[in-house]
Order: sequence, then structure tokens, then C-alpha cells
Amino acid sequence: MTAINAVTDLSKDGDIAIVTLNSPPVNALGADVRDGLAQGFKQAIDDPSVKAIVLICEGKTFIAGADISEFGKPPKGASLFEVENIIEGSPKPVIAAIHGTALGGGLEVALCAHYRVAVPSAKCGLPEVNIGLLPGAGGTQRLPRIVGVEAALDMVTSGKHVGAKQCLESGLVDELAPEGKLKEAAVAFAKKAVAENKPLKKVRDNNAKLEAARGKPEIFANFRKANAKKFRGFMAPEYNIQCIEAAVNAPSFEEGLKTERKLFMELVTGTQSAAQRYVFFAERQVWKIPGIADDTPTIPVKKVGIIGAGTMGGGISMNFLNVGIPVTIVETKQEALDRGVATIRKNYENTAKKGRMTMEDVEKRMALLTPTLKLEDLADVDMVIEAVFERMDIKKDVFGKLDKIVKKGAVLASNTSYLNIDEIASATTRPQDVIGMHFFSPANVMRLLENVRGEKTSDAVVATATQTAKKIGKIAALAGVCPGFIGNRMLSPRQREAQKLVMEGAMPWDVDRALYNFGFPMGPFQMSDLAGLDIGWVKENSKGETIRDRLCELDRRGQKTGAGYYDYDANRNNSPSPVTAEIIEEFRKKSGVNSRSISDEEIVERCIYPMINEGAKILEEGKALRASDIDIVWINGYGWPVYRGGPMFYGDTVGLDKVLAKMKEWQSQMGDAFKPSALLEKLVAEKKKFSDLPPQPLNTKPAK
Ligand code: 3H9
Repeated sequence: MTAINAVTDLSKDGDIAIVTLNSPPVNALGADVRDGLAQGFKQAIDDPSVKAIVLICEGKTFIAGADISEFGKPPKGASLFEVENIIEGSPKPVIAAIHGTALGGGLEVALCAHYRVAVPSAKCGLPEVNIGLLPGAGGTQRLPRIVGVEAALDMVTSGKHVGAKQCLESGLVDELAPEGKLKEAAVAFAKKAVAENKPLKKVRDNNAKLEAARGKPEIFANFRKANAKKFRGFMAPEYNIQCIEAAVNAPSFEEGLKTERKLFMELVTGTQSAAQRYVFFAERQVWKIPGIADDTPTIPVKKVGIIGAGTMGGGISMNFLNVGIPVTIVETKQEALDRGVATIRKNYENTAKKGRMTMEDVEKRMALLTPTLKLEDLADVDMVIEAVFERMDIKKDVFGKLDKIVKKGAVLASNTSYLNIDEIASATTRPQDVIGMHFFSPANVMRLLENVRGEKTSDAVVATATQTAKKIGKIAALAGVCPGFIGNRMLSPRQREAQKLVMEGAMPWDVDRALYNFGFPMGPFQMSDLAGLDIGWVKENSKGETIRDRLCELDRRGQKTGAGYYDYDANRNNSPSPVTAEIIEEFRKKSGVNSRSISDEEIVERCIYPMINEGAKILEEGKALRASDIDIVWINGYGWPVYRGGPMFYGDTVGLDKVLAKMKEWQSQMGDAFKPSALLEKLVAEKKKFSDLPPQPLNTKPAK
């Protein structure tokens, strides 16, 4: 065996050369790997005793793509195109041996080999779209030549990983190798290729599938139409489609490549891809908690208790049932318990009806659920998650009881979205075991889990909550105790400003439109109508003091009553309501405000900049570990558009000096609700960004 460089070896098995990559963790195509491939292949090609070449990887996977951290930096070493040309132009058959995942640039390299052999567990995909890109090393031109135009459109715009068996059917893979015997199978394939004088199959020359799609622009038109909602706001899906269109319509492979190159360069230098690449790393950073090592002992969670069988409790339970963890669900009244269990069953049956689960799966999950009216039945669970009414006295009562019932060492979690975890913990004799685990509604769907560490919460309990999140498929950000934690604390200024803008002259539908166009799935007033305007509203106490009071008094309590800020038709389509407009006009008159016209740009700034400022305060107080964790919360819990990278990344993008200047301007006009955070001032003074801040330990001291 010859070492080509630090990450590449060249060895021989008879007359077959084997180029082996070993660049953990995922054999990404960094400069070393590209250099190693270029040199390794050149040597093998130049060696007259070599008849064919196998490319294989060590570690858990084949090449998982370009090295994402290299984008935006000056190019180094051999280019990916050079490597691809050497492989594709090799006069000796090249066989790519795939295990784990062949993704992005990895699959593009494999597509330049003449043949591909894979183990059944391997997966192939072009997931560049997920980081705001397109396959920029020939992938958009080669893939449709093998799998056809429709399948290629689906793969490049979804980024999905396709299993090896399906790849064999579509021709992406030529042969399946027995699991664990990839090298032997690939070498055997290479020997056979030599013995049978198999042709040097170049994907680029295979035009049959493209020709079938020529003169049929409706393929693309229909695809765009069918996916318009999903792709809204994103540039990358459209650019990927244009590349496949170029593969079909360009006069040659090279011309198609030119289009791919041009569109790739536009995306890779743009802010959307920068945001999505940032989120890629943020999603991996979020699991790393300063001060809590990966090997911190955790509490095995084999049985869970959920208190409350309402929407939240039911949704939370489903997460655990889905991964085979038994759940005991507790309610105070039989009727509520029955209703909760029936809803869980209905949700699962609906999934089964859509073909995403079998009825057997439904029954398996339901069999793991034990409904009860007795809190005492939680004595032997490893983790309790309380999801009762959001009132401190009720929560404390529950935790006081749990303290006496639940076995020592179990995690006692509250799903509160706002309340003080330390105060809840004070109702127990074991505050070290108490933590917040804030799920987002619908809890069986939403990916975010905001874990809230109290002053006395132990490392083991924090590590257990984090590990549990992973186990049930969530993404968990850690927050410190402060009103509303990270997410709801930042939601509050946005809601406040939305209401104020309406008093100043914007209509609810103007605010909603501006934020929808910014990229949110819906605006704040649409959200209120969906959630119900009467959350926290008490009829008997209502004195018509706010627009919301008046709407509720008219029984306009949101979508559920057919009217709220908006009017709704039978299909729940909304339209601006003259009734709401009249009430707003009355309130404006009463307050003596002269309505003014407010641009969408101002609406966005007024709603978003105060959120960024609040995020800065959260960081300044040490209630979040890093700015990117805040972004994770907003992307996964509140529908912040991923192509804008989250509120903190967005602040960095527009410029913190601009955000600060606006906060100061509004502070002088409208008071201290806009007072800039000291951290924001400091970063601007030092010409730094949120992304320059290193991770910090969580401040667990109670807020002053
Ligand atoms: C591309 O190929 C462009 C080309 O078309 C054109 C070029 C001209 N680069 O996810 P994990 C790191 S774009 C750099 O936890 P898993 C990751 O940050 C690329 N680093 O493991 C993490 O680091 P750390 C197209 C990468 O087992 C560690 O590896 N390809 C890359 O759950 C482990 O990652 C993709 O988009 C990378 N490409 O999942 C694939 N990939 O330990 C992206 C990973 O310091 N990757 N890292 O936190 C993945 O989808 C998953 O990582 C994979 C493994 C499925 C491979």
C-alpha cells in the first residue's frame, strides 16, 4: 500500500488498483481529498500493470459531498472538475464502491466512474438544495441521463437520499454487494469488467432519457406548479429545475455544464445559501453544551409519564410511542382522558389512511399507552413531563405531589412555555431533577424542543433531556430561566409591534402580508385567528378595552368561530373584515392617532429588529449558549424562513449597525421598549457580528 497523502492510499489486488479515501468524519471533498484523488488516479492510470481502478472509502460513509466549510474561501488544490475529468477520462474502467451515503459532490464523483457497486444499506442523493445550492460538479447534467427527467427533478429539489435497491432499479447503481463485503465485490466487478472487456460507460454520453423529454416543456411547468407552495421564497429549487431544463435543451453536455456552473456560482455567492449553510452547522452545534461533556452519564429513559391528555400532552406522548417507549398518561377526569386517548388514536389512524403507517403500527403504538386517573401510577417512570394548565399554582401543586410519588432519580420536566422553572422546582425536595422541556404545538409534528435549565438542574438531567430529544427526533436548544425563555420572549416584542402598527395605520392584513412575504408561513394576526383570540380572554372580565376584547365580545374568536381579525368562508379561506376595520378605526379615533401609510419594509423592520434586540439581551444575560441556538429556535419553532438563517443571522446580514440605529431612533420617538441591548451596542462599536461570539456557559442564576 502506498500513501498518496494524509487521506488517500493506493493499493493493488492483482491487476486492480484500489484508491482508498480516509478523511473522517464523512470523507468530504476538501482540498486534501481532491488532491489525493487526482494523484492516486493519475498514478493508477500511469501504472501499466493496472487494468482497472476501484474507488472506496474508509469509515462510516462514502464521500458525503463537497466540504461545506470551504465555500466562500479561496480555492486550494486540485479542483473537483479536474478530479472528475481524470476519473471519467480514465482509459481503464473505474468502479466506485459505495457504502453509507454518496451525497452531493460524492455522488457526482461516483457518476464519473464507469460503474457503481453499492451495499444494500447505502444511499445516494444530491442534497445541495438543502443548503441553498445545486449540484455544481455535473450532477444536474448526469443524473437525468440515468434516472430520467422526472426522477431527477424530484431528487435535486427534495435532496432525498435514495436507497441502493431503488438506485439499482433506476440504473444509478450497477450491482449490489453483500453487506460487509464491498471491497471484495468491487474488486470482483473490476476483474470481470477487465475479463469481459466491458465498455468505459460515460454517463455524459447517454442521451436517450433526455431525448424522451425534449419538446415537452409541460414537464417543467407542471412540476413548478405542483411544488409552488413548497418552494415559495427559496431560490435553489428553481435554479435546480433550470439546470435539468438545460440538460434537456442544451445542444451539448458541455453547454449544459456551463449553465450549471453559472447558476451554481450565483447561489454559492448569495445570502440564501450562506444562511442555509450556516443553519447546517447551527443544527450540529446546538447539541454541544459547554461544560457538559458528551460522555456525561445520563438517566436511562425506558418509561415516561405525561400529565395532561390535552392537545399538548397527547402530542408529546406520541413522540415517545413512536420510538417504542411506553407512556403512562394521566388526567383528572375520565372524559378528558378518553378524549385524549381517542385523539391520539385518530391521529395515528389518519397517518395510516395516508399510507405512512400500517394499522399494525397503530396498534403497536396504542398498546404502549397506559391511560390513568391516578398520579400514583407514575411511581416507577424514569421521566415525567407535565403538560397541565399554564398556571404557577397548579404546576406547583402537581410537582409537590410528584415529589412524593415518583421514584428517586427520575427526571421531572415541565412543558411550561413561559413560567419560572426554579419556582416550579421549589415545590419539590429535588430541584436538581427538575427541568423545562418546552414542546411546540402540534408536539408530534414540530421539531423544536426548548430545554430549560433551572438554577439547580443537574448536568445528568440536562444531558438526559438532550439525549431524549435526539431519541424522539427533535432538535433541542438549551435556554436559561427567563420569562418566555428564548422563543416566546422574542415573540413578545414582535406581537407588541404588530399591534402598535395597527394603531398607527397598518391593517392586520398589511402586517400579515409583509411578514408572509418575508417568508413566515403566516403573519401574527393569521396566527391569532388560528390559535383562537380567546386564549387568556375571560368573557366576564372583558371591558372592550382592546381590539381583541371587542372581537371576542362579538364572538369573533378566530377560525373556530368562522371570524376573528379576518372573515372566513366555509373552506377557511380568509378575507379582510370590514367589521374588524371598523373597530380598528374606532380605536384609532379614540386614541387620537392620525393614521399614516406604512410601507411593508417598515412593518418588517418594526416587527423584526426588536426581536433581534431581544435576542441580543438573551445572549447578554447568558440565557442562550450561542446566537445560532436562538436561530435554531426560531426556524424550528416559529416558521422563520430558513433561507434567512434565523433572526440573529438576519441581523448580521442586514448589518447590526443598521439595527442599532433603528432601535435608537424608535427609542427617542417611542420610549424604552426599544432600548438597545448593551451587547448590540458593544458589537457595533467593535464592528463584530453575532456569529463572531464564541459559545458561552449558560447563566443559571435567577434573573434580577
Ligand atoms: C456539494 O457537494 C456541492 C457540490 O455539488 C459542488 C461543488 C462544486 N462538509 O451530520 P453529522 C460534518 S455540497 C463539511 O453529524 P451523521 C458535520 O458538520 C455538499 N462537513 O453526521 C459534523 O461535524 P461535527 C452536499 C461536513 O452521521 C460531522 O461531519 N452534501 C459535511 O448524522 C458529522 O456530521 C451534503 O449536503 C460536509 N459536506 O450524518 C451532505 N457533512 O462533528 C451533508 C458533514 O464537527 N451531510 N459534515 O459537528 C450530511 O447530510 C450528513 O452529515 C451525513 C452524515 C448524512 C453525511
